[in-house]
Amino acid sequence: MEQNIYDLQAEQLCQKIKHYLITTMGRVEEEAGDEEFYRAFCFALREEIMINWLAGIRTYEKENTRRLYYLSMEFLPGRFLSNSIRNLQALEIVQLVMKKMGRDFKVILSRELEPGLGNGGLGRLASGFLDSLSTLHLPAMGYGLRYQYGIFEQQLWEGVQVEKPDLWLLNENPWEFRRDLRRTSVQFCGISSSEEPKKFRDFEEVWALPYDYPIIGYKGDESFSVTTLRLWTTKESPRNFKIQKYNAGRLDQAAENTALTDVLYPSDYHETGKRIRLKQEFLLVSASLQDIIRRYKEKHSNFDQFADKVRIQINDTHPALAIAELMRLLTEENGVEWNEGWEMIQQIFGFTNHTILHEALEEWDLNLINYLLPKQYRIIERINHDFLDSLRKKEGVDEEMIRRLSIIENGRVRMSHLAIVGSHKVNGVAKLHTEILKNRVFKDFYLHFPEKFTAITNGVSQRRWLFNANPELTEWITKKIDTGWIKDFSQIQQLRDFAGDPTCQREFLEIKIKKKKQFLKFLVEHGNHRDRDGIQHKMELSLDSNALIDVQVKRFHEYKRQLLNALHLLMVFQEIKEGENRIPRLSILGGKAAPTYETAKKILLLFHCISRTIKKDPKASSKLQLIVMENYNVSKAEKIIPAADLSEQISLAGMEASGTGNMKFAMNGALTIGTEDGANIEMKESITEKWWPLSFGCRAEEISEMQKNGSYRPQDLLSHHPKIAQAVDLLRDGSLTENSREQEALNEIYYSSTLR
Ligand code: 26V
Repeated sequence: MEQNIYDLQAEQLCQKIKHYLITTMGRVEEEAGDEEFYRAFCFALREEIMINWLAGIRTYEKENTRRLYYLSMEFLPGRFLSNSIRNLQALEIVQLVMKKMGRDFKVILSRELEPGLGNGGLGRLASGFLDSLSTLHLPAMGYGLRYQYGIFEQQLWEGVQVEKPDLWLLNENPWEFRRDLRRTSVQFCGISSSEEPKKFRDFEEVWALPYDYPIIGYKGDESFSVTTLRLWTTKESPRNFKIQKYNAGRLDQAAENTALTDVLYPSDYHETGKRIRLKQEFLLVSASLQDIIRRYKEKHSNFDQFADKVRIQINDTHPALAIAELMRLLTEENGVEWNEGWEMIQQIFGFTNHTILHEALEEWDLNLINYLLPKQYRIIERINHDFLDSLRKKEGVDEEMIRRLSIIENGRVRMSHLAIVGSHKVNGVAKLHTEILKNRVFKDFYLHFPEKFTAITNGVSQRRWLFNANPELTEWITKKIDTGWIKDFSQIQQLRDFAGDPTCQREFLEIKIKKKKQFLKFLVEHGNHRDRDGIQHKMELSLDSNALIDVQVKRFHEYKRQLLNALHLLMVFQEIKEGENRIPRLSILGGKAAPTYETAKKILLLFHCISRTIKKDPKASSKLQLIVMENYNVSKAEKIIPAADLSEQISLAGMEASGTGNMKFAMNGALTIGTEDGANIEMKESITEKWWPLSFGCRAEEISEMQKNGSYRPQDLLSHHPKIAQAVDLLRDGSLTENSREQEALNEIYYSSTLR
């Protein structure tokens, strides 16, 4: 009986696929390529979710619930198809469809180009939240930008990073819905007088067009929800093109606004102060807020309930202009009094900080804001004026303190200060990170507004990273503790009872070996390396699944200390050459360097040199191999993480706000080699020391002490640890390099690291 229903559903899906192939692509099944088949398949599957999507929106409208809006310049949703099938519990039916139609499921899934609309942790976290909100049936929506080019595609030409444009929109995207009716106008520049703000002239109008993406929640025993991710583009609005500028020969100016959402800024942590970036941020903010207000007005005739019905979370300071722009929309366009408006603002906004790195704290030149956003600038001035006035009424606030807290200072607008002043809560993303915000980065704010600060430790979606990426382990866990953990990960604790059981340990290790074999097969089939001209060559594996798979995958950054991993590898290399017996180790490195981050690029090149040196040494390569994977992204992470034995989370303590890769590896049963940083600390606490044996390094406090009294002396360390010294020496003695370009890079790494 059951089988018949499956068969019937599968048959219906087959018919729909054929239908879409013919009606939207003009292709018959037999001649359709994999990409066309993928697309038709998505169209067919899409039908199954539309009812739930619409029903959800209708229910929230009818019940007039409070909504949560997540504003973020970055989202990294990963591939939609595979995750959606899994969340819909439709895997069996889909596999049946593939069989009936003679297609290879894996190949079809891999045709999807993932939306790389983010740099790393911050963007992936935003998408993880949407997955959870959808699964939990909460009334929420994400707002972001539909970059034509997401994060660049990384190629490694003989170890040198070459950036290629990301072509995720090359083919029609079956997961997006263009919403012409929701097009919104955003205004830049212009002249107004403070007496008559309505008389605004000579402004520049840019049209933002939204595309909606369905974020499909997990279907447990009940029905599933679909949450909307709404992304704005200026590309598809012909009115954004300035024909007069074009005719005057200024092609760049003519196309500036149609190109506004063209590219994602690829430098995480580096504040560049670029004009186009400011325009992007304001576009997101203004279009989204107008959309939110429009939705509210459909149900209300005044703003009395606005602060009760709307909550907006801003993902780092990137959308912090929302505070000024909402103030403008309320007071100038909707007749709300200033003081009332300001009360509402503080109830509505919450602000998440994601880094303590000074370079990443956004500050905008006052003249630039005043030129591009004159109205918002005046509002920021008034917010700041009122804020500083209220501070002056407090006891013990001197002018030095006022200067430190001010939103505008030294010709610059400090976006974090605006975000803190305009929000009811400011959160760090792990306990340690929040303590550092309170005691160091935002110390003065914490002194006056301690109630605002709170720690919300990051999480990851166990649905993408375990349920979907590791079906084998999922099945095993579910046999032991049932399916509750798929929605509520705290239930994973029940596995504790099995941790010491030898049978369970054996079963677990068998699954791990299986995942390792799958990954090695993937490497053999798809892993290439490029020569100096970018030509790809097959990669050879010198080890098998008996080797420990030791992984560090994340953006390249000095504070993440890929260099420490490199030096350790060199030590292991020396030890093996000297005849030490070691468990074979396959080290996997992956991650992009910001295009302008020269030091990070040199460290990437160092890994290439180490990899080649190991490979050339027969003795070493029988025990050790280093593979640098090109273009690390969400899809690659899904393949690598389940196969890892060891997870490298070795940041300089105090610097990694939370980390989220750490969690993905741990839930796939890897052991963490980790410092006392970010969420590592809380993970260790709950996993307990017994299962966290590879902790090392100074604590954040010890590092601050060293920095304060200048007691870090690498030369002393080298003279006390000959093995480390020997490894470090390889950087400059020429044994790793084949040309002067390489040696110069390694020299620079050597001297910048040892001469402190
Ligand atoms: C800054 C900038 C500056 C302007 C250009 C574009 C851009 C893009 C990103 C950033 C800041 C990135 C901050 C970030 O990704 N932080 C990471 O957030 C993760 C989620 O909370 C957290 O797990 C990581 O520890 C943290 O490094």
